[in-house]
Amino acid sequence: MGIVSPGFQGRPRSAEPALPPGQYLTQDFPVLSAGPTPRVSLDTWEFVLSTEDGREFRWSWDELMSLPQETPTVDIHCVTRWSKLATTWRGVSLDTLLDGVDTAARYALAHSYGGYTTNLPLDDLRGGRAWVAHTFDGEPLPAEHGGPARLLVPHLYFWKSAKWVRGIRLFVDDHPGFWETAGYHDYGDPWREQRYQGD
Ligand SMILES: Nc1nc2c(c(=O)[nH]1)N[C@H]1C(S)=C(S)[C@@H](COP(=O)(O)O)O[C@H]1N2
Ligand SMILES: [Mo]
Repeated sequence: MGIVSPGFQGRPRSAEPALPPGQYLTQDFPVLSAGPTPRVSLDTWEFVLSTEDGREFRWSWDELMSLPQETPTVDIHCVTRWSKLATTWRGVSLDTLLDGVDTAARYALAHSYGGYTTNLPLDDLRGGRAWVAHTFDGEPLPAEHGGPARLLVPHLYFWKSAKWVRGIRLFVDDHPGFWETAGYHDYGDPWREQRYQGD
């Protein structure tokens, strides 16, 4: 037994609600995919970070696995109003992947096997807030949830967490992604309920 019991740490529940406005709690793990589930072999899998001036940084699956790994436990919030608390993942922090990448970019566009894209400010990938996650609840991430690996950016609505992530392009200017082009909010902060453009 630890000295500090679970539940003793973290923000006081009376002061701050666990659920962002308009969200409900779910125990299961819904699947939301805009298209078919791509099947990506680990032999050919790669993650490519490209800069605004065309430099590319590549990691194979083995190279990703040889980087320092983290095990974040985070709450996730889907724009369709379900939230899931205290989900546990394993993956590589974007801080680690961006370390040593010299860039003047301010925006990022994540892109996936299968063609999905989503944009976010580069700053939101930093500060221990974003991961390339390959494990959920101690098991390899199931394909329907984005395996082999997905982006995990839990402080934004979950559509920003690109499944089957293949790479991130860095830009000086903002380039809206799939749902952002279709009318979803450019930033998507669940605590400010930024669901759609104009929210
Ligand atoms: N490549 C890809 N990533 C995606 C999506 C998608 O359709 N394709 N859907 C997004 C949306 S809208 C949500 S809510 C989450 C759902 O993740 P889940 O299916 O693991 O719950 O993935 C996000 N990432
Ligand atoms: Mo979503």
